[in-house]
Amino acid sequence: MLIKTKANILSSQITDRAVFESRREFIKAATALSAGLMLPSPGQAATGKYADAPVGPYSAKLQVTDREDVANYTNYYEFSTNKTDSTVLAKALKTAPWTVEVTGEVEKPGVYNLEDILKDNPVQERIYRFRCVEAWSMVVPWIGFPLGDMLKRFKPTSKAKFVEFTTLNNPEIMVGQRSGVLDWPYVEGLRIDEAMHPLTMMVTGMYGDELPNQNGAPLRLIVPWKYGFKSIKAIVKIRFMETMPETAWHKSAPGEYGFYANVNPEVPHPRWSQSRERVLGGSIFTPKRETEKFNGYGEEVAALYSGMDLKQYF
Ligand SMILES: Nc1nc2c(c(=O)[nH]1)N[C@H]1C(S)=C(S)[C@@H](COP(=O)(O)O)O[C@H]1N2
Ligand SMILES: [Mo]
Repeated sequence: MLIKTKANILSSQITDRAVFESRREFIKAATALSAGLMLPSPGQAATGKYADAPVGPYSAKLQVTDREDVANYTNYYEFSTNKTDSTVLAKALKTAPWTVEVTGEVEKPGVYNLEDILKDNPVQERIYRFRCVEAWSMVVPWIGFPLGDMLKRFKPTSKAKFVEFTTLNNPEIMVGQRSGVLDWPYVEGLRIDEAMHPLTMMVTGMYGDELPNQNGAPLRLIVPWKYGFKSIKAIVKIRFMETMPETAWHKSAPGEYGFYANVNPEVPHPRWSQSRERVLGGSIFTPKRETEKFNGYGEEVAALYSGMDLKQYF
């Protein structure tokens, strides 16, 4: 964990949607001023590439985690299993130009330039809860667009029942891939209805700016009702499939990481409870948070799993 200054702790405690918004406005104003005065810009979110992204649907008024915590406590095993090392190691990744290969059960397969994908999919900001399977959580203002909007343009066939996502494989740059912690490349997947659900996002930024490399630039998935490992980073391939894809974590430990991975306080991980979570940015005195079923998104997504035993399909 990061050692925090008092000011830092304060801002992470009080920042909610309204404060975050007014801070963006304030920083914008301050930036305009300092530009005129030739002072250094405050260099915060509101000066970023996506400072003016509109607020999208499903964005919730939640206490936002401090950006520095989100950017410096990452899980990115392609670089390191250490949560702070990827901040530096991932700088070596070149994120432009970037292409995404679209294959499988789809009418318009091909290799698409990310630039073109972004032209077709205007971004918005959504503040979402994020819950890692390791029992910590955060609240992040992501910048992106609904995954479903993007997928529909490729015209999936009626056989497309699942979607598989693959991360870049490049052990020269992704130095963590030189060790066998997972069977590379990292692969994740969703059922097609999960992928098309309006909550599911393709993300290109956070906190009004571009996604830092360590958070999965230039393109990552965010599925807010599932454990964080489903939210795959640095996507280079999307495959529409008739059968359920094998995923990297499931392959490595099938009894511990299921395909569905819906956040569920009632289903413990075999080695720890999932009933509570440590909120990132707090101190050792901060009480743990009660984990919510579907990470608090049950009203939106529970129907996707009606009739399924979530202890079996974990
Ligand atoms: N390619 C890839 N994607 C990944 C991971 C990874 O190691 N490699 N870690 C996953 C896990 S376990 C989590 S909790 C989230 C973390 O996202 P963050 O580092 O941006 O917080 O990314 C997920 N996506
Ligand atoms: Mo995670």
